Amino acid sequence: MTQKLVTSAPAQVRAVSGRPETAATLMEVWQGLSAAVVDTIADDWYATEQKYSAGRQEHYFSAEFLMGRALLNNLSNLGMVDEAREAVGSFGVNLSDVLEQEPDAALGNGGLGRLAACFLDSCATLDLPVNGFGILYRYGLFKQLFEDGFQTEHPDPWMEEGYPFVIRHEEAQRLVHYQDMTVRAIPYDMPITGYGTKNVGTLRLWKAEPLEEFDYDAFNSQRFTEAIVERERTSDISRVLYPNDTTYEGKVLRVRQQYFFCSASLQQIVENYVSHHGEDLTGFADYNAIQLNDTHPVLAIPELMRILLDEHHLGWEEAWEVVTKTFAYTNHTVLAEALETWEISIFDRLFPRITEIVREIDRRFRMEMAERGLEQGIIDYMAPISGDKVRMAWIACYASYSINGVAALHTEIIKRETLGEWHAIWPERFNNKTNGVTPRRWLRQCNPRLSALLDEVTGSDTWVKDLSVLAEHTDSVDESVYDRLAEIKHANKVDFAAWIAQREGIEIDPEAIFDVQIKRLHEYKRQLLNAIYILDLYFRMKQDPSLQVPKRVFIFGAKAAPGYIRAKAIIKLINAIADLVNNDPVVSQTIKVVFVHNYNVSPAEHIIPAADVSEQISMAGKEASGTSNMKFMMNGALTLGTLDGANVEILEAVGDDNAYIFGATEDELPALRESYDPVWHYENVPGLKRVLDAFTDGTLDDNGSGWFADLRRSLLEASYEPADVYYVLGDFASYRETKDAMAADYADTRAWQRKAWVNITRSGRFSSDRTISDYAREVWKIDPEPIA
Ligand code: NBX
Repeated sequence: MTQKLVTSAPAQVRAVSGRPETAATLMEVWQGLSAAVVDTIADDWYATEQKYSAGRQEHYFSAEFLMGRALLNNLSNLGMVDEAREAVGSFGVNLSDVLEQEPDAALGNGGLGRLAACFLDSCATLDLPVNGFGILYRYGLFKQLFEDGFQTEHPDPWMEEGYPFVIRHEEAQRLVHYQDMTVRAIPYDMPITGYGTKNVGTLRLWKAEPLEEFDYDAFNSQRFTEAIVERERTSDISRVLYPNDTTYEGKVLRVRQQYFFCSASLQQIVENYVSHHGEDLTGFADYNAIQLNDTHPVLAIPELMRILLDEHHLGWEEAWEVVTKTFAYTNHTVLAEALETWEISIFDRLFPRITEIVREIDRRFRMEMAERGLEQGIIDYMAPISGDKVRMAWIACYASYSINGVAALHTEIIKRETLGEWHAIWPERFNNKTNGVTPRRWLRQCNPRLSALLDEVTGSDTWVKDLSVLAEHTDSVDESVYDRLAEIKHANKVDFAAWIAQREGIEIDPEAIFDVQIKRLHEYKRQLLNAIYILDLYFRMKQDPSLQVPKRVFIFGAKAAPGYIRAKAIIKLINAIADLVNNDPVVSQTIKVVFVHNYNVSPAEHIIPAADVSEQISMAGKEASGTSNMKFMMNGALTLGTLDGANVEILEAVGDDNAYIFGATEDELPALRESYDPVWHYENVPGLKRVLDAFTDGTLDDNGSGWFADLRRSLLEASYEPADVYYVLGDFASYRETKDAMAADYADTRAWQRKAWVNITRSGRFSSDRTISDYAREVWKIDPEPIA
């Protein structure tokens, strides 16, 4: 063990606090220790940048990076956890108290943003020349509180107290021009350490600042407010992460944001190309690939055209050739939001030159398709501009050399339906890249007990960099491992119970089954199905007090987009059910309901290692992949799920005996839908009527909002076209039967832990290292470039 932190950490704490380290606050210790970590990697970080900038690179463009906390991640990757413990221990401070000071960098909504963060971790660990590019939002995803069971949203000024893991690079700023303003884009770089490597990657986040601090004329002529308003208008661009992943609001600002980070990043990438390879930009794509994380960065396509045409004087064909060899596009959803569209008037207002370029792309596309003999109707549908709208996904499909979905089933659906017309013309562009998650954060760091067992069973820590090695141990362990697993899970549950008691004020029993659903709140994810099960179980227990029910805690974590009322109603409903259940003196002896408020990356790190059951219950065909399903699997929770997204591949990996699958499949649903009558289920499936009536008969209180009546109507009334769009009542009987059987199986600890062990050891395919190796080899064409 080196001793570097032992001397540098106290010095840094003194520097940031201006006090002896023994008198510093925990927050100041976090600041100082973090600065000391950056100090230890500075040389390697610089060397990595120098090395990558000379060769072929991939640039990951994403409006979201849901990074979570950085300090423990970096310490653990650098092998400095013990050293850090000793360093702060030397002045009487406990490392875990320090770690708890850190705010989550919640610069993302959910799976898409967290995927980007896992990808960066894998790229660094694999020494791959990859850079992340995004926006330094001043406010991350809103903080969620519950008031009377209703979600309320509050600002998250996550870096207000200072954040040592982003470094401002004033000297590398760029100007971004809009028709009505020019702003400075200042890069803030976050180091991305890898596990057991010297390479340090970079996430570059751009912050918008006014060209001049103040409009001095306005200021001097006493028009203070005017001067400040103008300044604020600029800063608006990087002020907030849009929490709304369903409806469109503040459209102009959002388009401004998208253009902002695309333009600044491209300027830098092009300049870097010129400085290493000269003025002839025709070779640009030999050195650069850009992955578009969904449609949010698609403005990079016309912006790169603009730079090549206007600033480097390439002809249209030459420029288009470069662009179409540079971009690759990932689709993350089959829902309508995949097809992001903007009024062309927004483009006209913000950047007329980009409008011109998009119109030219549109004109050429129409010509090309007419030459191919496509019908006019299809051409109109696929064209980049239709009516007054620009279709970002169509621009992405037209200009990208690679188009991928995020799980096998999802890729099949986009080929057949969402992007079917494109697949018919360019089948070779389509490929699947099943998502993955980083085993560093999601196993090594969050579950040290299981991690130690895996070191012991496999004889080393190689699994941390190559999770597939665990598969060699699926069958070759002696039975005592199952007992160890049970002990580990139990200890994690004890820790979690203490965390919940402190955070939510609810006592839970570690002997109970911990049944967890954590993800964004969406109707298609069907938190409502889970809620209906719990309410039905409550009524079954009330009706027959002698009913044998396994002890269970139902745990939820979810944020709803602020404008998505139906989702907020489901949160309120779950909280109302929690009140009913937890306050019933008899029922609460056996079951409890906990809604963890403000679900985020670091709460997930507490929840997942303690989970027994992983709820992955979306309507088949709707969840592109899911990624928490993989995190649960790695931590030995068993999946209760539909055949949707990556669940299908998890089932393939573990086999039928080691997962609990229920419900209609994607190919059965169309036929089932034809004759589907939710009212029939309401009247004929035992228990359903009682549950749905409880929404409105006074059993549950929605505080006069009328929201529960709306939820009930959405399931039963055809005026909702169709009723129960997500087949909640249709799948209920199958869900209840499977979930009951699963809970009963838990009693056989040995058998349960054997299944858990299969899940853990077969999770290799779901490491983001596997996903990233596939992207690197098949899409990006890049090789590892270790600096040492
Ligand atoms: O991307 C999610 C999918 O729902 C998951 O199935 C998938 O596992 C994950 C990673 O591929 N999509 C997602 O998180 N989308 C957003 O958060 C989103 C944000 C803004 C927006 C649209 C979608 N305008």
